[in-house]
Amino acid sequence: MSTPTKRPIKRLLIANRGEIAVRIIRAARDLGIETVALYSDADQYSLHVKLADYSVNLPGNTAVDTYLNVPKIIAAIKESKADAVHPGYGFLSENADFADAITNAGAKFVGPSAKAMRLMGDKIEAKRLMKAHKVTCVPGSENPLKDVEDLRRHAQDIGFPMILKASAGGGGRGMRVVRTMDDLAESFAACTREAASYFGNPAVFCERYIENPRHIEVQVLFDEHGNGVHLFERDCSVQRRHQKLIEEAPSLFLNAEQRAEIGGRAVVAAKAAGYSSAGTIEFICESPERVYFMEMNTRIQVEHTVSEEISGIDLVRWQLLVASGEPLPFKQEDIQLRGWAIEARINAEDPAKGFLPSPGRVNQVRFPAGPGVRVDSHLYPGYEIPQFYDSMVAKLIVWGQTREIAMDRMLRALSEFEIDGVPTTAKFHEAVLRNPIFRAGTMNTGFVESQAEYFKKAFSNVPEEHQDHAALLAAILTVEDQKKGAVTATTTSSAAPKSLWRERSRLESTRRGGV
Ligand code: MV4
Repeated sequence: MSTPTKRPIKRLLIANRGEIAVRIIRAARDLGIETVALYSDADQYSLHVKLADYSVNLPGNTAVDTYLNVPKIIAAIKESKADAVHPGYGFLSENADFADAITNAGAKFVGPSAKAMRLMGDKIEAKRLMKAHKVTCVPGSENPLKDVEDLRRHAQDIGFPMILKASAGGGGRGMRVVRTMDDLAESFAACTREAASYFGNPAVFCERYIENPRHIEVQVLFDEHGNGVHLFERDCSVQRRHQKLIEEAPSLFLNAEQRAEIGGRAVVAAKAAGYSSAGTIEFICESPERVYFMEMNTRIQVEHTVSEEISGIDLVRWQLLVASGEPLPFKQEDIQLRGWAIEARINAEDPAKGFLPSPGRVNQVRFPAGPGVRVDSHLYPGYEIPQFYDSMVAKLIVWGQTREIAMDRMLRALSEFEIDGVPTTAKFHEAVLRNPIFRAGTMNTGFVESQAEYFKKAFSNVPEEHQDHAALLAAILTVEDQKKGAVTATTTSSAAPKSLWRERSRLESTRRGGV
């Protein structure tokens, strides 16, 4: 390939917020790169602003006024004299026009070329490319549907149920399941209308609909000289309404041969697209023999961490290095899959109230640590979680030699995790890690819904307003039990505690709910 041109990044602007902004700042600092944080008014006291070398305010609070506002961000690049921009995930991370605007402002976009982003942004084009490189795709239309007649012909071919998808959509937006011939016309009209208004492109295509598939995705990493590798797959089947909750790597669903096969094909296809930087190739699995390409995500993803843990490769560091023109110094055979990693997304949401967002002040936090435990978070004591953005406040990542060890370690880490002030999904994760189907590894994307009764029992059998009293009572009874068993209790205070968070931890049995 061409001789590497080195364009070292000196000052990186991070066009994002929250934990990923913190993650990127850390990778930049490891490389001696200066950092510029952007922040909305509500994010003035955020950790990414405290950790960056410089910061620029984006006036306003809504995403549209701030982290999605291209003119304001371009002005900030010029003002801060940044020579590169990392978009993180979400916001403008997959917007090819944003990548072009950054290039036109004289800075380097940390990610693939705008051309590769546009190609993968068109789901019909992406499928065509994959198919041309022997990546199996779900049976369906290979071109935009011309009209209802065209759709009817495909329906006769592939049968029901089928799914209509916007070619410019993705991530579960702009999709419609169709179950009978009678629904075709209405579904086609509605899907086309939504595609035009949401994505500015009315093109839709159809596929056979796979009920409750498993979701597997392959991590790839390419330099700008055509060298690329895959870092194996992640299993992201534990999700709710297209929001992933737990991800793991590798997947129990694939054996070593299938892993090498799917990874190898992903690399060939990404190379053919002229892909560079980190990317993810998504698949849905009907059975281990039926694994179908879905779409490619041209950004770093939330769950990149589990691939890092099993491969030992720092993906964000390599995004910055390949954006500087560095060639990848390793080949596929240099990359070893080691152990098992699991990530739990800790969201400021109340699982007992249908995952209702719970923004507000975090009085106290205590992160778990120790062997095989990693926490990626922007939380700190006294931080106020704003209402305007995503509710994810921490990622708890564990590593172990086996899936069993990793699962037990996750329970141990969750038992150490304390966030006082707002309800979070931590309790939900504890229930997942004890669920027999999850333990056996046979879950699919319908898991959370199908286990609704299990989850109800697991954490909401005591009404919310009585939960503190129930915990207190349980703790007192445990102390009484211990006394009967001639074990000396450390504290037997009967005074009403002012802070339940502090007092309960003293009163409770020292052996907590963990493993
Ligand atoms: C599908 C499907 C079943 N059959 N396509 C949702 C997100 C987007 N990337 C693709 N999605 C799906 N496409 C066919 N032909 C089921 C889903 C799907 C899904 C996929 C991955 C993870 C979670 C999901 C939840 C619901 C539906």
